[in-house]
Amino acid sequence: MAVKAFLLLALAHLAAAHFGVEYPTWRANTLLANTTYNQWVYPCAGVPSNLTDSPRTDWPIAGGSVKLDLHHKWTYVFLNLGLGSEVTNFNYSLTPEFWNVTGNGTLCVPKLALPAELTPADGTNATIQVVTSGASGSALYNCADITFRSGASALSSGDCATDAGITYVPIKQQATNSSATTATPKGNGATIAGVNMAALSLVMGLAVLLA
Ligand SMILES: *[C@@H]1O[C@H](CO)[C@@H](O)[C@H](O)[C@H]1NC(C)=O
Ligand SMILES: *[C@@H]1O[C@H](CO)[C@@H](O)[C@H](O)[C@H]1NC(C)=O
Ligand SMILES: *[C@@H]1O[C@H](CO)[C@@H](O)[C@H](O)[C@H]1NC(C)=O
Ligand SMILES: *[C@@H]1O[C@H](CO)[C@@H](O)[C@H](O)[C@H]1NC(C)=O
Ligand SMILES: *[C@@H]1O[C@H](CO)[C@@H](O)[C@H](O)[C@H]1NC(C)=O
Ligand SMILES: *[C@@H]1O[C@H](CO)[C@@H](O)[C@H](O)[C@H]1NC(C)=O
Ligand SMILES: *[C@@H]1O[C@H](CO)[C@@H](O)[C@H](O)[C@H]1NC(C)=O
Ligand SMILES: [Cu+2]
Repeated sequence: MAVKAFLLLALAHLAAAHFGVEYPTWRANTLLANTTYNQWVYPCAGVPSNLTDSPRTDWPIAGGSVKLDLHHKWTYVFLNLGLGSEVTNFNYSLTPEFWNVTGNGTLCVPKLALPAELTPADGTNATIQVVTSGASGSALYNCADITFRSGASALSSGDCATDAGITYVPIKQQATNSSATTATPKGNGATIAGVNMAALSLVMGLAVLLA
């Protein structure tokens, strides 16, 4: 009985952990039950890059808004970008410090800066990949296709509202330091170190995938 209840809770938890991308419009709604899409699948939840009718949002050439629906008490969020019309290489990070978002609901970041080395020309196609993770380090994916436009603007503050109770803090992606990771944590440091390690191994995993 207890085991069954636990399994049901675990399933509910998994379902709730999935997320949506409201802006830029995602390639496909991967939360619908009547598709074969699966957010656990790298790089874009199994949504192919050559769908005929998928949307492509005009996005400012100096960086624009991103609006996500998160369904978890807290979530790590990583945003990557790849250039081209059918992207396979998401080799720019838009979150050199990934976000630890607390709260479930809508998070809207009005203007996400591009890395300094990325200066796309007007009309350049690209894809933004959104990766979320919890403490376990396993990741969920969604993609949104964009065209960089000099005439495009970021969402207005009215359209870019973050729900009450949602906050995010940037987390530095630290270099691995084996002497530091073997140090014995004190008090609740164990949890914090564990979470950091999960995040760190995810970052390392992503780095390998993206390399
Ligand atoms: C899947 O469900 C959505 C929403 O219920 C509907 O709009 C869409 O047409 C359905 N797609 C297919 C292929 O049945
Ligand atoms: C998309 O690409 C896949 C695999 O490369 C191919 O099988 C499929 O025919 C393509 N679809 C379209 C609409 O071009
Ligand atoms: C990223 O990949 C694109 C090709 O997909 C390449 O043109 C570009 O130079 C790469 N940029 C970096 C920073 O690796
Ligand atoms: C989202 O947060 C609210 C308030 O904390 C809570 O009542 C609700 O159950 C949460 N929903 C999910 C899917 O976790
Ligand atoms: C950008 O993608 C659209 C399809 O979404 C395509 O029609 C257009 O030719 C692409 N632009 C470039 C410069 O490749
Ligand atoms: C690694 O961590 C140890 C212990 O915290 C510290 O003494 C050392 O300076 C660190 N090394 C680097 C390269 O950060
Ligand atoms: C992220 O936030 C959650 C909840 O606020 C917290 O428990 C967790 O330790 C944070 N993770 C990091 C790496 O700071
Ligand atoms: Cu969850």
